[in-house]
Amino acid sequence: MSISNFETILFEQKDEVGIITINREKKLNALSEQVLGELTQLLEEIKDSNKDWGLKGLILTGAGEKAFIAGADIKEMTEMDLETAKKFGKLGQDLTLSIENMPIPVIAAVNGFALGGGCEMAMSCDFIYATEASIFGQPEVKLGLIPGFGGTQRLARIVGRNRAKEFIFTGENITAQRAYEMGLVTKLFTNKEELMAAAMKTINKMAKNSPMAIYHSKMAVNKGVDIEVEKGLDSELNYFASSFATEDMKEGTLAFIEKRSPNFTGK
Ligand code: DAK
Repeated sequence: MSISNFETILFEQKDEVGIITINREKKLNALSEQVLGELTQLLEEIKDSNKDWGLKGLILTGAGEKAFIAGADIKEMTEMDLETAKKFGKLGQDLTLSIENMPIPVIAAVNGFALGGGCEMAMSCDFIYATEASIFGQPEVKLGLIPGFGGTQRLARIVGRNRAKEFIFTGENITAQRAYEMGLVTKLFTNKEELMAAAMKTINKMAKNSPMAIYHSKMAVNKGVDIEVEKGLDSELNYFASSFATEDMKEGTLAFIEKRSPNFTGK
């Protein structure tokens, strides 16, 4: 596998799992324009080359023990005018969309502060695992800003409108336990080692299933999550029907009948 050289992110492949680490530990992995640009490029490279690389899932995490991502880079933001802020916001929004629509599952492994743009980046992943000591927050209003990387949209969809408003309007941080109770986090772990091991294990578990079926169900959930049920069902029907055109579906059903494990190819 060959990928571009990046300065602010690390990429490592462990068997069928790709681990992306935001690597600005001294700045608590704050999202500078460079981080956003490099992450965008890396995801494009993964999408373009994954037929060769064979990744079955990605883990997004932060370097060190203290932070996943402590938000957009506040220092950089102080130098922005209206135009550059809009460009920055668009870069971040497009990146969250790119994560959300990756053809393979993406788990956010949150190990410490997930604030502002960091919380938003985690929410664009398929689900969030976190260490018990992690802290979540959308403190933008304290800076005279609003969440700009999709937070006003995704948080309400994940935890409900009223909880999202309380969270955003107060700008108060919450514990990982509270985030778990709200449904923002799906599993908690005592330390980073356990967190990473569990995320790897989950992707390895998913890797036994049909990649095409995972992709189709991911898109059906993503596209249907906030539209009328009738329209969501139409969308589900289309993805369901598409499954019948895949070799994975033929293999999975045949394997069941032949009482053997399926050998999925992702086609
Ligand atoms: N940006 C830049 N640097 C940061 C940072 C951040 N978000 N967070 C931490 N750092 C830097 C600190 O400045 C410090 O750098 P040095 O002074 O050592 O050079 C270093 O990381 C270590 O941080 P601390 O010394 O502060 O560490 P502590 O343990 O004392 O405190 C903390 C940890 C996480 C409580 C604290 O660092 C903190 O409050 N950080 C800021 C958290 C925050 O407010 N995050 C939200 C950022 S706002 C938009 C686009 C995007 C957004 C909004 C709109 N549009 C275009 C519309 C997104 C906004 C945000 O994400």
